[in-house]
Amino acid sequence: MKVYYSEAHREHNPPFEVFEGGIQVPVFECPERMDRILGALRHSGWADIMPPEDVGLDPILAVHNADYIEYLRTAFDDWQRDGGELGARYASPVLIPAAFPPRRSAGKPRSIGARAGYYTMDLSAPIVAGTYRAAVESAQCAVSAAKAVAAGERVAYALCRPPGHHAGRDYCGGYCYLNNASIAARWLSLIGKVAVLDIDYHAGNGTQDIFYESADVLTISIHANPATHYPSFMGYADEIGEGIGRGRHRNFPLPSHTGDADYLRAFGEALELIRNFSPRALVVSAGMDIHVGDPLGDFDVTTEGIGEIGRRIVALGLPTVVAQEGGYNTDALGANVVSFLSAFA
Ligand code: SP5
Ligand code: ZN
Repeated sequence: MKVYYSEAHREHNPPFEVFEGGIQVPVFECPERMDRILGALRHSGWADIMPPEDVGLDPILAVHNADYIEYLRTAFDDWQRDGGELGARYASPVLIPAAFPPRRSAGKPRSIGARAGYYTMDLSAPIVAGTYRAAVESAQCAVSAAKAVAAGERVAYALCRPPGHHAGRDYCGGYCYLNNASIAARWLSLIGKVAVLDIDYHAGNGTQDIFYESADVLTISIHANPATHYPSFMGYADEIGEGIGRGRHRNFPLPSHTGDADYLRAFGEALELIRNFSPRALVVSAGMDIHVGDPLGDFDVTTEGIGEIGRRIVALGLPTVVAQEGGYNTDALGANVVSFLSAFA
């Protein structure tokens, strides 16, 4: 199996994120995650690990706004040079905004702190010197996997870090800066209809948002109930797309402690929607934070259950790009990814 992976992620290593209450915590989305997955893949014997192709920025700009990409490219340098609105008096090694636009806001502020608020949805997308390059290389892994699948590979795995499914056209959040799965899906849509299936524990709000008014990309997300869990403001069952995209988005919010049997029931409904859509290709946003041991989730899905999810996706018989999203129990991450992918191998 072709596995696309870039070492550039290591320079994206923010010192902390901020939780509710202003508590600084170490970032769960850490470089060690990749080492755990790489270790398990190398042990598997079927992973052909290679760096991504340099496909330039065009596939990224087909999804994200140019002003947002320019912001990401320059944000850290601007932050280091200008500091917050009070200048160097409150210098920090990481850019995290503290002001966000209210409804009906005028937008487009000049100071870097306020611009960060404009382009960021939460306090879990800190920006450091290596963030932009890591995000671009991560997206290039997804595009490389899409190209491999379009060229005839049955499956390709983009070992993406940072992840992508919370990022919208012009915002970052939830550890995500560029929406890798959406970039792959938009690229694949050149050859036909595409379905995106998001199994990360958290609702794929960015992917939902990006394709909400698109008819050629069906997006489906299975996740924790946003009424009580991140990302809170999107991912509800009555959000089904708009305009020509109406009926082309579906959410499956599931309760805390959902185990293998209940998960697979909802999953079966999602697969039925994909079959009825008859896409040319499939993109899976593969978050492993549905696992019972995850520190950011409360589902009870087992490593065996994750393997069964993989087998049922294989049974769809679609050319498939798998993009890595979340999964924060580093001790279980390698085994979970291998369990998921081995059905394809
Ligand atoms: C890709 C991905 O899985 N992103 C997940 C981002 C989750 N951010 C959650 C931050 C809110 C956590 N609140 C924790 C409260 C602890 N008491
Ligand atoms: Zn997640």
